[in-house]
Amino acid sequence: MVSRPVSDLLLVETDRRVTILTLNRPDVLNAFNNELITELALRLRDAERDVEVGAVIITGAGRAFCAGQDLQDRRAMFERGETPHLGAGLRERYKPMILRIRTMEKPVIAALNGVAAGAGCGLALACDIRMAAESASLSLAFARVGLAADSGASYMLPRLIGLGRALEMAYTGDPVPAAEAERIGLVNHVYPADELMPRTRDFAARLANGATLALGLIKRDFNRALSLDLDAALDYESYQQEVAGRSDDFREGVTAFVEKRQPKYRGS
Ligand code: LHQ
Repeated sequence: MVSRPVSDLLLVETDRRVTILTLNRPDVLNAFNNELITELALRLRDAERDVEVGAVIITGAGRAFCAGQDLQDRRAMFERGETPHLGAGLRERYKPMILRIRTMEKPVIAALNGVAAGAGCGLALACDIRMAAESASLSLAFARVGLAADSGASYMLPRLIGLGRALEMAYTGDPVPAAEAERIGLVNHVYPADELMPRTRDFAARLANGATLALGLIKRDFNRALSLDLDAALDYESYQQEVAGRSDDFREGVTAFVEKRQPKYRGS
């Protein structure tokens, strides 16, 4: 296990080829300030580049996952008479972070230890897989404070649960409890609070120690297919499978299958 206390705002730990990023502003339910969002983007970039890392978990310290943008920061701006430029902040900080999660060719898993609201919900939706504690909930809280949706929520949410349910969540901002979220496919699995991290860590370690080249290609395939017609998606799959078919991992996978043993993948 490797621990690197890079910043108090974001705890970084690597264990069994899995990097665990813990948002660490528990007093404000891990709300994002500029430093936290920048730090998160940087550590995601590190995990993407590190060949010793095969998967990433994002979670929160304390009782919440993330309550979205820090509203105290915004209130202070209003009191100083400043005009908020949310668009610029989103483009400069949130967009690179969301794109990094979606495009890095490694599984990124949200471990929802509690509420995920606003941009915190957007962060959870951007992850490949969501695991939740029984006490967790997801809320597109934006409209409740007079904002439209951001952080990729308008793109991800309808694709995950369909347009009608997504718009209901966006219009009302009502929290969706973990059990309901699991029922509608918004989270993958729900666990008792004390089992969330051990289960998520085991799951991530299994992926991180598997055929990671193939997992990266799968993520690229699925991302690309979201904006392709079937004909083009079939072509892209063929191209990607050509790449996978030439890998050492494929050779090892076939050999292990024939020899009736566990494969030893190297991610190449
Ligand atoms: C907070 C926050 C918070 C600061 C709880 N900020 N302190 C906009 C701009 C630009 C770019 C990116 O995206 C966005 C979109 C957004 O994300 S806008 C923000 C959307 N989020 C929200 O509207 C959620 C606001 N929070 C809540 O509604 C509640 O706190 C929830 C439902 C999350 C939890 O409720 P409770 O369990 O009852 O906890 P609480 O409200 O008592 O909060 C605990 C503390 O955390 C409290 O501080 P205090 O000093 O009183 O103990 C809150 O003020 C603080 N906190 N969210 N976003």
